[in-house]
Amino acid sequence: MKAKILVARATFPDVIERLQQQFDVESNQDDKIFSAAELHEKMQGKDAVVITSSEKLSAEVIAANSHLKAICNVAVGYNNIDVAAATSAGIMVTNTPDVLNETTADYAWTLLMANARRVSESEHYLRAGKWKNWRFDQFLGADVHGATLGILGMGRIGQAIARRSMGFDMQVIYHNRSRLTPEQEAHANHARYVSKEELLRGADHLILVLPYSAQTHHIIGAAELALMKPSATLVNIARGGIVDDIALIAALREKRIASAGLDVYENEPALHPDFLTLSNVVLTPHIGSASEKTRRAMADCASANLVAALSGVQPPNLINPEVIQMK
Ligand code: 8YV
Repeated sequence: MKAKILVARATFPDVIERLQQQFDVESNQDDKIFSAAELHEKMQGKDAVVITSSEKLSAEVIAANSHLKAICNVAVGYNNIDVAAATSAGIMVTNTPDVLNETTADYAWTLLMANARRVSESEHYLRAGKWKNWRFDQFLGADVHGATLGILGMGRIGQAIARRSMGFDMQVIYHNRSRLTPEQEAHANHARYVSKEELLRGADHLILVLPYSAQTHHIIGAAELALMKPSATLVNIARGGIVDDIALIAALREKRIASAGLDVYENEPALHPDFLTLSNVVLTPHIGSASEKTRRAMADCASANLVAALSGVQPPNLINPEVIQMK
């Protein structure tokens, strides 16, 4: 008998067709995000579930579904899953690291450049029919070349972002839980490890690439924003909760920082409505990894983890290997 799986978000039809060759698949073909109650109901009788970072699996939902063998997240970040609860329940949890590093790094640069050179703001002006006259001092932005790039969170994506800065002749400073090796620093455009305070004060452009956890919740709030240069841009491609949205809105409104490029929000997809009233912010709907090639690679990676988990083989991207040792 085929194992039963739930694919909780719509994905490429051919990925579902491939999974159907091996598994009895129930898939969500709508745009709607399942609520916790819907997820709970749909997970009944399933051996595994494939989710994205939009689906939240709390300790309660996981404890009530301890029959699951695996939870396969189609994302590198897994703050949407209570991994400790899954481990206690003996459920394997997997993610999709590495395959999205370069595409997400590209996107951090897209937001940085769009902010520094006021691309969205000037395009809106043009589309609104306001461009009647070319002016010498209009839409003056900040230079990227030769500037100091700050990176908070220097994992694989952070390092990919830093490497790209070589071509712009930038200095890179970073702060991270742990310092990189000298070889890694050299490879990341000779990135210099600094304190968080020095990073905030020194960056002309600051990119956030941290995982979200209780420790990183609101790691950028009013006090941190106050340390930044008034000319600085802030880019968040990581997770909404690492920035205090209310504090950021105030800093942008009062021009205490120049601009922000945001791909993630505290309560996405319901972003704070005040963001929409600001002209010095570029807002996109969590598309950092959204290239055709990378989303396919993420789907393939999650499928490989799923197949391994349900065949009794250790999945390549198992987050909680303790589960295997427990058996
Ligand atoms: C995902 C992401 O596309 O990988 C992550 O952690 O944030 C994105 O690449 C998104 O979260 C869907 O799961």
